[in-house]
Amino acid sequence: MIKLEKQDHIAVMTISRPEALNALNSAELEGLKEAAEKVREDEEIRVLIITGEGKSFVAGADIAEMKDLDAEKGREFGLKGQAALSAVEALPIPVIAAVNGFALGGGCELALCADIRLASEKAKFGQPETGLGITPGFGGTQRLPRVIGLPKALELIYTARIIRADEAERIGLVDRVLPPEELMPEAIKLASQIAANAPVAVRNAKAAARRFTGAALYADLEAEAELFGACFDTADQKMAMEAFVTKTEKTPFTGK
Ligand code: CO8
Repeated sequence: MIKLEKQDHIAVMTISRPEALNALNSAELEGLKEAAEKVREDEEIRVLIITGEGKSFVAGADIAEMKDLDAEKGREFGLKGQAALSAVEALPIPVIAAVNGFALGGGCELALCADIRLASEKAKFGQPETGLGITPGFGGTQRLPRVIGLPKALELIYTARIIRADEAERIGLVDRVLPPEELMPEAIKLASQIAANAPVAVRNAKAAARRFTGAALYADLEAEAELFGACFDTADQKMAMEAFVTKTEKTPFTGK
């Protein structure tokens, strides 16, 4: 479920599926897109904060839902996730991610769609997909290099390494790390500071600055979905996702 609350000019969107560490399945992705559309239509909202319920921000796309997909269905699922995340990124108002816990795979990719990322000391980041036999599929191959630079992004993607909040801050993936109890108050303080400024000027500043993201991004995302989908025709993807779902050890990857 995606919760949306509004106070004064600030909206808080909470990804709430704590029993699965807020992993994004199709229903959550649809909810996310709808919630982003609601925010877009509500002219009273000047800043959006996104966070997760419980100990996780978002632990990725739903592996159980993905495990039996083939290349075409994988590509479609990738495009669906990209559409939901792009709806967040394309909001005309500033978006702050308040990363309270795991931001892995699709969760890290969602955080990358925000303009500013604050993180709890308990947050963990990573793109674990290559360990699951797939590529990042919700924009990670495109947005991560645009935020932290190509070499560091590729290191994280190639190794599937999970990093702590302090390292995420050091490499520029997050703007600030805070004690867990200070995360939301600080996000609201920051949002209030932004909301007190001239709304048209703030929105126009975002529109101008976001041109830097580049129109090419959307063509690049389509290429990502294609390459992501192709991984679903491999035995390695089936083996690794089956192992996650059945909580068993992976066998070595074969390249098949
Ligand atoms: N998908 C589905 N279920 C999940 C996910 C997930 N990504 N993450 C956690 N869960 C579930 C677990 O299966 C478990 O369920 P249950 O209680 O029914 O067994 C519950 O959440 C709690 O998880 P754990 O018991 O594993 O909790 P721990 O605290 O022991 O571990 C971790 C936390 C380290 C976060 C661990 O859950 C984990 O490794 N999760 C997977 C992280 C991951 O690999 N994420 C990337 C997924 S791939 C992805 O996001 C690709 C994005 C592009 C997709 C494009 C669309 C096709």
